[in-house]
Amino acid sequence: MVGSAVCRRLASEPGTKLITRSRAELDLCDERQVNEFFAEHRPATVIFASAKVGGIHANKTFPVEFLTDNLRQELATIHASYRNGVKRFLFLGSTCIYPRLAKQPIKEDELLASPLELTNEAYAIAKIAGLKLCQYFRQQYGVLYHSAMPTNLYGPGDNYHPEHSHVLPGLIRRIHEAKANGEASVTIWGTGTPRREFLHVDDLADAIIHLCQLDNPPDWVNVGTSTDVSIFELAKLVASTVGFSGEIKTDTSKPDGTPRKLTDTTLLKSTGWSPKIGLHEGIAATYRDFLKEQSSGNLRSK
Ligand code: GFB
Repeated sequence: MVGSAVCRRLASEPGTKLITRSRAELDLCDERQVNEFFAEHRPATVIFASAKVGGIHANKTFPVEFLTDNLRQELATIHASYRNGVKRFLFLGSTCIYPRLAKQPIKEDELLASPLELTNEAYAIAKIAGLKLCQYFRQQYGVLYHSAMPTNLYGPGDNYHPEHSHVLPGLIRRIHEAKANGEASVTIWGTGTPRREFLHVDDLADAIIHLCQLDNPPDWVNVGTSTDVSIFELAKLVASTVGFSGEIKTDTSKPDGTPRKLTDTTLLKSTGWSPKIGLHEGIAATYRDFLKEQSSGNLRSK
Protein backbone atom coordinates (compact mmCIF):
# COMPACT_ATOMS: atom_id res chain seq x y z
CA MET A 1 0.00 0.00 0.00
CA VAL A 2 2.71 2.53 0.97
CA GLY A 3 5.09 1.57 -1.84
CA SER A 4 2.34 1.96 -4.45
CA ALA A 5 1.40 5.37 -3.02
CA VAL A 6 5.05 6.50 -3.19
CA CYS A 7 5.23 5.34 -6.82
CA ARG A 8 2.05 7.30 -7.63
CA ARG A 9 3.50 10.40 -5.93
CA LEU A 10 6.92 10.04 -7.64
CA ALA A 11 5.31 9.69 -11.07
CA SER A 12 4.73 13.47 -10.84
CA GLU A 13 8.37 14.23 -9.83
CA PRO A 14 10.50 15.32 -12.81
CA GLY A 15 13.77 13.48 -13.42
CA THR A 16 13.05 10.54 -11.12
CA LYS A 17 14.12 7.06 -12.24
CA LEU A 18 12.09 4.58 -10.17
CA ILE A 19 13.45 1.08 -9.50
CA THR A 20 10.94 -1.28 -7.88
CA ARG A 21 10.73 -5.03 -7.36
CA SER A 22 7.77 -7.14 -6.31
CA ARG A 23 8.08 -9.57 -3.40
CA ALA A 24 8.19 -12.42 -5.92
CA GLU A 25 11.09 -10.77 -7.82
CA LEU A 26 13.24 -9.89 -4.81
CA ASP A 27 13.14 -11.52 -1.35
CA LEU A 28 14.29 -8.73 0.98
CA CYS A 29 14.97 -11.32 3.69
CA ASP A 30 17.71 -12.85 1.49
CA GLU A 31 20.87 -10.82 2.18
CA ARG A 32 22.73 -12.20 -0.89
CA GLN A 33 19.87 -11.44 -3.31
CA VAL A 34 19.46 -7.93 -1.88
CA ASN A 35 23.20 -7.17 -2.07
CA GLU A 36 23.37 -8.35 -5.70
CA PHE A 37 20.37 -6.17 -6.56
CA PHE A 38 21.91 -3.06 -4.96
CA ALA A 39 25.33 -3.74 -6.52
CA GLU A 40 23.70 -3.95 -9.96
CA HIS A 41 21.42 -0.88 -9.68
CA ARG A 42 23.30 1.33 -7.15
CA PRO A 43 20.28 3.54 -6.25
CA ALA A 44 21.00 7.03 -4.91
CA THR A 45 18.01 7.00 -2.52
CA VAL A 46 16.16 4.11 -0.91
CA ILE A 47 12.64 4.47 0.48
CA PHE A 48 12.10 1.39 2.65
CA ALA A 49 8.34 0.77 2.60
CA SER A 50 8.44 -3.01 2.94
CA ALA A 51 7.37 -4.76 6.15
CA LYS A 52 5.38 -7.65 7.49
CA VAL A 53 2.37 -5.72 8.84
CA GLY A 54 -1.02 -6.52 10.30
CA GLY A 55 -3.63 -5.47 12.80
CA ILE A 56 -3.85 -6.23 16.48
CA HIS A 57 -4.99 -9.86 16.04
CA ALA A 58 -2.20 -10.74 13.56
CA ASN A 59 0.45 -9.04 15.72
CA LYS A 60 -0.76 -10.83 18.86
CA THR A 61 -0.89 -14.21 17.08
CA PHE A 62 2.43 -14.21 15.15
CA PRO A 63 5.10 -12.31 17.21
CA VAL A 64 7.91 -14.59 15.96
CA GLU A 65 7.22 -13.77 12.29
CA PHE A 66 6.61 -10.07 12.99
CA LEU A 67 9.99 -9.79 14.73
CA THR A 68 12.15 -12.05 12.54
CA ASP A 69 10.73 -11.19 9.10
CA ASN A 70 10.97 -7.44 9.69
CA LEU A 71 14.45 -7.62 11.27
CA ARG A 72 15.79 -9.73 8.39
CA GLN A 73 14.42 -7.32 5.77
CA GLU A 74 15.84 -4.29 7.57
CA LEU A 75 19.31 -5.73 8.18
CA ALA A 76 19.65 -6.99 4.60
CA THR A 77 18.46 -3.74 3.01
CA ILE A 78 20.21 -1.20 5.25
CA HIS A 79 23.55 -3.09 5.05
CA ALA A 80 23.30 -3.57 1.27
CA SER A 81 22.50 0.14 0.90
CA TYR A 82 25.59 1.21 2.83
CA ARG A 83 27.86 -1.34 1.08
CA ASN A 84 26.68 -0.09 -2.35
CA GLY A 85 26.94 3.64 -1.82
CA VAL A 86 23.31 4.63 -1.15
CA LYS A 87 23.49 8.24 0.03
CA ARG A 88 19.99 8.60 1.50
CA PHE A 89 17.88 5.89 3.14
CA LEU A 90 14.42 6.69 4.48
CA PHE A 91 13.21 3.96 6.87
CA LEU A 92 9.48 3.66 7.59
CA GLY A 93 8.29 2.45 10.99
CA SER A 94 5.09 3.09 12.88
CA THR A 95 3.87 4.98 15.94
CA CYS A 96 3.49 1.63 17.70
CA ILE A 97 7.21 2.04 18.56
CA TYR A 98 6.14 4.36 21.39
CA PRO A 99 5.23 3.19 24.90
CA ARG A 100 1.73 1.90 25.65
CA LEU A 101 1.09 4.77 28.06
CA ALA A 102 3.19 7.46 26.39
CA LYS A 103 2.28 11.05 27.21
CA GLN A 104 -0.32 12.18 24.62
CA PRO A 105 0.11 13.61 22.06
CA ILE A 106 3.25 11.53 21.60
CA LYS A 107 6.51 13.38 20.91
CA GLU A 108 9.49 11.65 19.26
CA ASP A 109 11.45 11.72 22.55
CA GLU A 110 8.93 9.36 24.18
CA LEU A 111 10.80 6.51 22.42
CA LEU A 112 11.91 3.83 24.92
CA ALA A 113 10.66 5.94 27.83
CA SER A 114 8.48 3.09 29.26
CA PRO A 115 7.10 -0.38 28.37
CA LEU A 116 5.63 -1.07 24.94
CA GLU A 117 2.06 -2.19 24.14
CA LEU A 118 2.20 -5.99 24.40
CA THR A 119 -0.16 -6.74 21.48
CA ASN A 120 2.35 -5.36 18.95
CA GLU A 121 5.62 -5.46 20.91
CA ALA A 122 7.37 -7.74 18.38
CA TYR A 123 6.68 -5.42 15.45
CA ALA A 124 7.57 -2.37 17.56
CA ILE A 125 10.95 -3.86 18.59
CA ALA A 126 11.75 -4.66 14.93
CA LYS A 127 10.90 -1.09 13.90
CA ILE A 128 12.84 0.44 16.79
CA ALA A 129 15.87 -1.65 15.72
CA GLY A 130 15.61 -0.36 12.14
CA LEU A 131 15.24 3.24 13.30
CA LYS A 132 18.25 2.94 15.59
CA LEU A 133 20.41 1.18 12.97
CA CYS A 134 19.77 4.07 10.56
CA GLN A 135 20.62 6.57 13.33
CA TYR A 136 23.87 4.72 14.11
CA PHE A 137 24.89 4.56 10.41
CA ARG A 138 24.32 8.34 10.22
CA GLN A 139 26.37 8.99 13.39
CA GLN A 140 29.20 6.53 12.62
CA TYR A 141 29.53 6.71 8.83
CA GLY A 142 28.01 10.11 7.99
CA VAL A 143 25.36 8.78 5.58
CA LEU A 144 21.90 10.37 5.52
CA TYR A 145 19.91 7.43 6.88
CA HIS A 146 16.78 8.68 8.66
CA SER A 147 13.28 7.49 9.60
CA ALA A 148 9.62 8.43 9.52
CA MET A 149 7.07 7.04 12.00
CA PRO A 150 3.57 7.19 10.46
CA THR A 151 0.40 6.75 12.48
CA ASN A 152 -2.26 4.20 11.43
CA LEU A 153 -2.53 4.26 7.63
CA TYR A 154 -5.36 3.52 5.21
CA GLY A 155 -6.15 3.94 1.51
CA PRO A 156 -5.99 2.15 -1.86
CA GLY A 157 -4.30 -1.25 -1.87
CA ASP A 158 -4.89 -1.88 1.84
CA ASN A 159 -5.21 -5.42 3.16
CA TYR A 160 -8.85 -6.43 3.82
CA HIS A 161 -8.17 -9.85 5.41
CA PRO A 162 -11.13 -10.49 7.78
CA GLU A 163 -8.87 -11.37 10.73
CA HIS A 164 -5.38 -9.97 10.00
CA SER A 165 -6.20 -6.50 8.64
CA HIS A 166 -5.92 -3.19 10.49
CA VAL A 167 -9.06 -1.74 12.02
CA LEU A 168 -10.24 0.62 9.28
CA PRO A 169 -10.15 -1.88 6.39
CA GLY A 170 -11.56 -4.49 8.79
CA LEU A 171 -14.56 -2.27 9.55
CA ILE A 172 -15.09 -1.25 5.90
CA ARG A 173 -15.25 -4.89 4.82
CA ARG A 174 -17.38 -6.06 7.77
CA ILE A 175 -19.88 -3.20 7.56
CA HIS A 176 -20.10 -3.46 3.76
CA GLU A 177 -20.89 -7.17 4.08
CA ALA A 178 -23.44 -6.52 6.87
CA LYS A 179 -25.27 -4.09 4.59
CA ALA A 180 -25.05 -6.42 1.58
CA ASN A 181 -26.47 -9.28 3.68
CA GLY A 182 -29.23 -7.14 5.17
CA GLU A 183 -28.00 -7.75 8.72
CA ALA A 184 -29.59 -5.84 11.62
CA SER A 185 -26.28 -5.34 13.45
CA VAL A 186 -22.51 -5.49 13.09
CA THR A 187 -19.97 -6.35 15.81
CA ILE A 188 -16.68 -4.55 16.31
CA TRP A 189 -13.76 -5.90 18.38
CA GLY A 190 -13.00 -4.67 21.88
CA THR A 191 -14.90 -2.00 23.82
CA GLY A 192 -14.81 0.60 21.02
CA THR A 193 -13.32 3.14 23.46
CA PRO A 194 -9.62 3.15 22.35
CA ARG A 195 -8.74 6.14 20.21
CA ARG A 196 -6.84 5.99 16.93
CA GLU A 197 -5.45 8.49 14.46
CA PHE A 198 -5.62 7.79 10.72
CA LEU A 199 -3.49 9.15 7.89
CA HIS A 200 -4.36 8.55 4.24
CA VAL A 201 -1.47 6.78 2.50
CA ASP A 202 -1.30 9.46 -0.24
CA ASP A 203 -0.57 12.05 2.48
CA LEU A 204 2.19 9.79 3.81
CA ALA A 205 3.69 9.47 0.32
CA ASP A 206 3.76 13.26 0.02
CA ALA A 207 5.43 13.55 3.43
CA ILE A 208 8.04 10.97 2.39
CA ILE A 209 9.02 12.98 -0.71
CA HIS A 210 9.11 16.14 1.42
CA LEU A 211 11.46 14.46 3.96
CA CYS A 212 13.71 13.15 1.15
CA GLN A 213 14.20 16.76 -0.01
CA LEU A 214 15.42 18.02 3.41
CA ASP A 215 19.20 18.53 3.68
CA ASN A 216 19.16 17.84 7.42
CA PRO A 217 16.06 15.80 8.35
CA PRO A 218 15.39 14.66 11.95
CA ASP A 219 16.76 11.18 12.77
CA TRP A 220 13.12 10.16 13.14
CA VAL A 221 9.88 12.13 12.82
CA ASN A 222 6.20 11.38 13.42
CA VAL A 223 3.85 11.63 10.44
CA GLY A 224 0.18 12.03 11.31
CA THR A 225 -2.84 14.32 11.51
CA SER A 226 -2.76 14.99 15.29
CA THR A 227 -6.51 14.24 15.42
CA ASP A 228 -8.06 10.98 16.59
CA VAL A 229 -11.41 9.24 16.96
CA SER A 230 -12.68 6.40 19.14
CA ILE A 231 -13.06 3.03 17.43
CA PHE A 232 -16.82 3.31 18.04
CA GLU A 233 -16.96 6.75 16.35
CA LEU A 234 -14.90 5.30 13.49
CA ALA A 235 -17.40 2.45 13.08
CA LYS A 236 -20.26 4.98 12.95
CA LEU A 237 -18.35 7.00 10.33
CA VAL A 238 -17.77 3.89 8.20
CA ALA A 239 -21.44 2.86 8.63
CA SER A 240 -22.67 6.25 7.39
CA THR A 241 -20.21 6.13 4.45
CA VAL A 242 -21.31 2.59 3.50
CA GLY A 243 -25.01 3.37 4.12
CA PHE A 244 -25.48 0.78 6.90
CA SER A 245 -28.08 1.82 9.51
CA GLY A 246 -27.99 -1.29 11.74
CA GLU A 247 -26.82 -1.50 15.34
CA ILE A 248 -23.08 -1.45 16.19
CA LYS A 249 -22.28 -4.01 18.89
CA THR A 250 -18.99 -4.65 20.72
CA ASP A 251 -17.16 -7.94 21.38
CA THR A 252 -15.18 -7.34 24.57
CA SER A 253 -13.58 -10.79 24.32
CA LYS A 254 -11.30 -9.22 21.68
CA PRO A 255 -8.34 -7.01 22.76
CA ASP A 256 -8.48 -3.21 22.84
CA GLY A 257 -4.71 -2.72 22.47
CA THR A 258 -3.18 0.58 23.49
CA PRO A 259 -5.78 3.06 24.76
CA ARG A 260 -4.50 5.95 22.62
CA LYS A 261 -1.55 6.83 20.34
CA LEU A 262 -2.08 10.38 19.12
CA THR A 263 1.01 11.78 17.41
CA ASP A 264 2.54 15.15 18.16
CA THR A 265 3.47 16.43 14.67
CA THR A 266 5.11 19.70 15.76
CA LEU A 267 8.53 18.55 14.51
CA LEU A 268 7.26 17.60 11.03
CA LYS A 269 5.19 20.80 10.77
CA SER A 270 8.34 22.80 11.63
CA THR A 271 9.92 21.43 8.43
CA GLY A 272 6.98 22.83 6.41
CA TRP A 273 4.68 19.82 5.86
CA SER A 274 1.04 19.23 6.85
CA PRO A 275 -1.49 16.57 5.79
CA LYS A 276 -4.23 17.46 3.30
CA ILE A 277 -6.72 14.53 3.32
CA GLY A 278 -9.39 14.69 6.04
CA LEU A 279 -10.77 11.46 7.57
CA HIS A 280 -14.34 11.81 6.21
CA GLU A 281 -13.22 12.39 2.60
CA GLY A 282 -10.44 9.80 3.00
CA ILE A 283 -12.85 7.06 4.13
CA ALA A 284 -15.30 7.91 1.34
CA ALA A 285 -12.49 7.67 -1.26
CA THR A 286 -11.18 4.44 0.31
CA TYR A 287 -14.63 2.85 0.24
CA ARG A 288 -14.86 3.70 -3.49
CA ASP A 289 -11.41 2.09 -3.96
CA PHE A 290 -12.58 -0.97 -1.95
CA LEU A 291 -15.60 -1.41 -4.26
CA LYS A 292 -13.38 -1.06 -7.35
CA GLU A 293 -10.77 -3.48 -6.01
CA GLN A 294 -13.51 -5.95 -5.05
CA SER A 295 -15.33 -5.81 -8.41
CA SER A 296 -12.07 -6.13 -10.36
CA GLY A 297 -10.92 -9.10 -8.25
CA ASN A 298 -7.89 -7.15 -6.97
CA LEU A 299 -8.91 -6.88 -3.32
CA ARG A 300 -5.87 -7.74 -1.13
CA SER A 301 -7.04 -10.19 1.50
CA LYS A 302 -4.23 -12.45 2.75
O1 GFB B 1 -5.44 -1.29 13.45
P1 GFB B 1 -5.54 -2.14 14.66
O2 GFB B 1 -5.81 -3.59 14.46
O3 GFB B 1 -4.18 -2.11 15.52
O4 GFB B 1 -6.64 -1.47 15.64
P2 GFB B 1 -3.58 -0.99 16.48
C1 GFB B 1 -6.98 -2.18 16.75
C2 GFB B 1 -8.11 -1.49 17.52
O5 GFB B 1 -9.32 -1.50 16.74
C3 GFB B 1 -8.38 -2.30 18.77
C4 GFB B 1 -10.29 -2.36 17.37
O6 GFB B 1 -8.91 -1.45 19.75
C5 GFB B 1 -9.44 -3.27 18.25
O7 GFB B 1 -10.22 -3.81 19.33
N1 GFB B 1 -11.06 -3.09 16.35
C6 GFB B 1 -12.40 -3.11 16.29
C7 GFB B 1 -10.56 -3.81 15.33
N2 GFB B 1 -12.82 -3.88 15.25
C8 GFB B 1 -11.68 -4.32 14.63
C9 GFB B 1 -11.45 -5.10 13.47
O8 GFB B 1 -12.37 -5.58 12.78
N3 GFB B 1 -10.15 -5.32 13.10
C10 GFB B 1 -9.10 -4.79 13.82
N4 GFB B 1 -7.84 -5.04 13.40
N5 GFB B 1 -9.27 -4.04 14.96
C11 GFB B 1 -1.48 -1.34 15.02
C12 GFB B 1 -0.34 -2.33 15.07
O9 GFB B 1 -2.03 -1.29 16.33
O10 GFB B 1 -1.03 -0.03 14.73
C13 GFB B 1 0.42 -2.31 13.77
O11 GFB B 1 -0.87 -3.62 15.32
C14 GFB B 1 0.80 -0.90 13.39
O12 GFB B 1 1.59 -3.07 13.92
C15 GFB B 1 -0.40 0.02 13.44
O13 GFB B 1 1.76 -0.43 14.28
C16 GFB B 1 0.02 1.45 13.14
O14 GFB B 1 -3.88 0.38 16.00
O15 GFB B 1 -3.96 -1.32 17.88
